[in-house]
Amino acid sequence: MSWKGIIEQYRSYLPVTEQTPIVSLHEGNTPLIQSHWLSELVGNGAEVYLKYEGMNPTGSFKDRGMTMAISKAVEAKSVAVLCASTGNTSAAASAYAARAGLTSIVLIPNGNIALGKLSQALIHGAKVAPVEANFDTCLELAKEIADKYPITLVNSINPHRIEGQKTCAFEISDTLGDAPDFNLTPVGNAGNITAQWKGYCEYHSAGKTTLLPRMLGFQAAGAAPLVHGKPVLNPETIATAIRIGNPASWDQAIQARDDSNGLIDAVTDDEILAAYQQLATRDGVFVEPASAASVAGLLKYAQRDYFAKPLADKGRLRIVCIVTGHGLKDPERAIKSIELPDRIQPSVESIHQAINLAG
Ligand code: AN7
Repeated sequence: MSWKGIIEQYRSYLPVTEQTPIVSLHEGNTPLIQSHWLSELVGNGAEVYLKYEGMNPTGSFKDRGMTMAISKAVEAKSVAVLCASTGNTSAAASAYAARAGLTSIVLIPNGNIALGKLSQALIHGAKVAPVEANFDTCLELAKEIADKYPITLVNSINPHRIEGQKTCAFEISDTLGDAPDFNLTPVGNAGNITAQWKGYCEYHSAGKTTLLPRMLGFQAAGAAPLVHGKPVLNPETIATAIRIGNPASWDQAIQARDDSNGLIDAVTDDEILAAYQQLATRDGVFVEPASAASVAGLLKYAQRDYFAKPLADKGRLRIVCIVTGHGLKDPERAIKSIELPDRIQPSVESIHQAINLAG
């Protein structure tokens, strides 16, 4: 059977009816790939998996939430949708809105979104407003606009977004045959950790799984309000997707952390970039920098032997790192991270001189 997207797959868990017009790009069903070096690093038979959410149609997990938000907007006879975004939400909103024939309006922090994401919003025909402000201010403006005008807000404060995004937890549980022991995820506006936890809890209540994972969330050190316990006025990080100082789903993220006996911590930009490069060179998995925050978190906690006791207690451990967005979203970062090779004259000899073809 061909995959028809997360709403068809998980219909009974989602607030849709026969009357809901489904707007889908067949999102979801993303690969859960074992990382051999990360598994070995944790050691003693632990299994570490990457949930490669960059393989969604617009290149990020946002598609799971957007198929729901746009379908419900169409059902409600809305003609225009709006979001504030660090890039991926705007890419998903503009693609799904295009498919549904809706107008999309996106507020982005000028100069602080990756090139791939900007190109997506533009090519899908969104009305793009590069605002001279950070994401948090853009979101405040978006809320104000949605109050004043007949436009549907599709940021993750729209509950349909969370409903769609919880299907990531369903897929992981279906693939593994149970929930993992640990679920590591990058945290920005905190909708995704909220949604994943909701998904795990619902699947557990439905008897589909026997355990609930501990939820480990990772923010960038320069944008870590949940770690400091107060908003960050001027968040700064190279991981522009999570350059967020006042997350909308603050309370829900804290609840996911506490109810799951998990944690939310910060990783530095250097740690994020190191994980970003290692995923690319050791796993062949190209993610955008923000996505590597989950793996940077894994590396940090593996070094502290955090997993040793749960592993000893249980005899086996399954850890899932959510890698949320595709590396091609931010090609400039990849090119900045590696020294560019010099130009070469068109002869085998000069190529050999530059590269050493004999190995
Ligand atoms: C790749 O697109 O907030 O904690 O406006 O793009 O649910 O916000 C993106 C967030 C992680 C954080 N990884 O998820 C937006 C936006 C990537 C992201 C996050 C984002 P949330």
